[in-house]
Amino acid sequence: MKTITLIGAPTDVGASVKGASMGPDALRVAGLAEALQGLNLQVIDRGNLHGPANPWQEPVNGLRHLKEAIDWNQAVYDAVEAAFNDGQFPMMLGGDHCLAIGSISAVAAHCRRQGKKLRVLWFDAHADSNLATISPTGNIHGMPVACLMGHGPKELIDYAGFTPAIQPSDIRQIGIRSVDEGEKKFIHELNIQVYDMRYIDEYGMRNVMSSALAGLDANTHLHVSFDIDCLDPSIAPGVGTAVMGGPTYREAQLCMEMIADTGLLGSLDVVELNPALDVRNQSATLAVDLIESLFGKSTLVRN
Ligand code: Z70
Ligand code: MN
Ligand code: MN
Ligand code: MN
Repeated sequence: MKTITLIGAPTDVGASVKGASMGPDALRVAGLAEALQGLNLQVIDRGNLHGPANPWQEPVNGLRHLKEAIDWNQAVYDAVEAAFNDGQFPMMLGGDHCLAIGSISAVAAHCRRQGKKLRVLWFDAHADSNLATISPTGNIHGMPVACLMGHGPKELIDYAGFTPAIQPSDIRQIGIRSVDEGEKKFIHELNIQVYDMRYIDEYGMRNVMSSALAGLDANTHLHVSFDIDCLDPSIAPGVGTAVMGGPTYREAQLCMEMIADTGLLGSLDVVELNPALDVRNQSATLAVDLIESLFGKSTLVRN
């Protein structure tokens, strides 16, 4: 495995609740780098990116903190692109989920350069598919999926020199259980593959993951965008907008293990961890535990 570059992006400009800006340090305190090193992986912690403060203002034309979100995403884009150029594995530590616009735009540009196919696995309680015109809040962390598909202001969606960054057929959403009325229509119209909680309950996580990972080949770059609020709040309380009824510890572990088994993971976002709402850093500790499985930690020797 390549050297893993940790990229801290400490901001909550896209969120409705403050505190996700402390996510990167909470993951460090929970021992993220040491856990990866324990799996014999090389880790470089590039520290935290810099960007504008959260001005805590009302939305303008349906978008809150647009200028700040653009600046943060540009910084993330540049850092993720630099990691790829150095032949490293970028792990973006948010920060709120609006940062996936910059992160995944850089992943998409990397895939273009390398002639690779892209598969994005989006773990989340929320669909994150709002538009300025339909969002009930104007919070940009509720919009990154739409932005990545080319729906949003040009400065917010075009970092790589092309849009859309990804196609609806490139993404699979897993764990969804909170969708706004406008998003529901948008997801349906774009035909995005969403494995919502009902689907997970009916088919089981093993079948969900087999389906979400179907069609990959050796030329596929797999990106995981992991919103911590995907997890059930009983195990991960440290998030700004907790929604009941998420995947259990065991289901989440199986997701990570099945992804690790593909050997195709090429980049990762860890977002929406809010240490201000956590209990003794348990959500960060859980995230580190799951990331170990994602990078191949297993209970027994397999195969
Ligand atoms: C709601 C909105 C949201 C978190 C995304 C919620 C969005 N759909 N919340 N991620 N944590 O405001 O658009
Ligand atoms: Mn999200
Ligand atoms: Mn979410
Ligand atoms: Mn790659």
